[in-house]
Amino acid sequence: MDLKFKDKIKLKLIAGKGGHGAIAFYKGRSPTGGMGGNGGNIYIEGSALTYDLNSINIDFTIKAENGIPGGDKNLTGRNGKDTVLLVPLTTNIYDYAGNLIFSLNKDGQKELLLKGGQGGLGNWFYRTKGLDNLHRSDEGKDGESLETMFELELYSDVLLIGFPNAGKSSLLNAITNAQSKVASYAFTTLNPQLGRMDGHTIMDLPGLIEGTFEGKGLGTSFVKHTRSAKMIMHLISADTEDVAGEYKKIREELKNIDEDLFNKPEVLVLTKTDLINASNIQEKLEIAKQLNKEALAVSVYDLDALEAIKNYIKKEL
Ligand SMILES: Nc1nc2c(ncn2[C@@H]2O[C@H](COP(=O)(O)OP(=O)(O)OP(=O)(O)O)[C@@H](O)[C@H]2O)c(=O)[nH]1
Ligand SMILES: [Mg+2]
Repeated sequence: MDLKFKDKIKLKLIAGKGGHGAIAFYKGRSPTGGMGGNGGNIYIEGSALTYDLNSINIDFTIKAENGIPGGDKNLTGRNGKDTVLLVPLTTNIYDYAGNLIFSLNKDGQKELLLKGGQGGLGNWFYRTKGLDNLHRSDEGKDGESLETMFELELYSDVLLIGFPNAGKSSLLNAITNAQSKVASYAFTTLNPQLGRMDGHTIMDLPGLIEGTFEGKGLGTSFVKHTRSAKMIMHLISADTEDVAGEYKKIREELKNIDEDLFNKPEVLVLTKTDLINASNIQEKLEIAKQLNKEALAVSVYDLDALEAIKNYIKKEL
């Protein structure tokens, strides 16, 4: 899923055109051509089961079905089928001028984006309008069309942040239903990953390094996905020599990346405590508490500590 993660697409959307009105006659004389059906509409619907914009499987243009032409015996053509585009939460839809048209942030929220064109009138409609009009029928109207930009902004309550290899994905997997990729090399996580824990959403982010704010490492394109988060868990591996130094580097980086991100409430979490001995853990935790008074320590192998992390999150949210 990583490589295909799509959080921004440009789309030209065209609602269906109305069907032609028919020209038909009963016994060659009286007009009986029916109306065309209306063109299909285009709806956008928010879906909690959709993770990225890949669900919209398209090229650049999406068209709803045209209305079916009218028939004889004054039959109205069938309406074109509506097109419903399912999008993840939250998807913001803009026109090319950058105006926000809709923001879909609820599961099942369905908005009519473009209306299909009306079907044309058949010659039955004009039967009383004189001889000149006996062969008259109208074309269906064009459907509305729009060039749009869909932009996904993922929702989360808690962000896991830290240097590569700090153990962010491992912690996400340990406390939520997620299966984020874990490996001993840097930048294993390429895109934001989500997990659910007791109704809360935790987001695991790509590792930060010095200079992320200027595009180093994986850059800052993830930032828009952090806006909804209420708190940050800042992870540092307990086997780090200079906990204070690393903590300050990441804080500095966050400040450079985004002021709002920097200002979110934060808790420092020492990870991988199983790698060091008990007295060393205490020592490092003391240092951590001076940097961040609520600091915690955890290992993915320590079930009590994992429970404490979960409880902390539930208490804070
Ligand atoms: N011993 C031990 N190893 C851990 C623990 N948590 C993570 N690791 C190991 O640390 C390495 C990095 O873990 P990840 O969870 O991939 O780290 P990350 O912060 O998500 O890394 P990036 O995605 O590259 O930023 C892996 O080899 C993990 O197995 C832990 O609690 N104890
Ligand atoms: Mg990771």
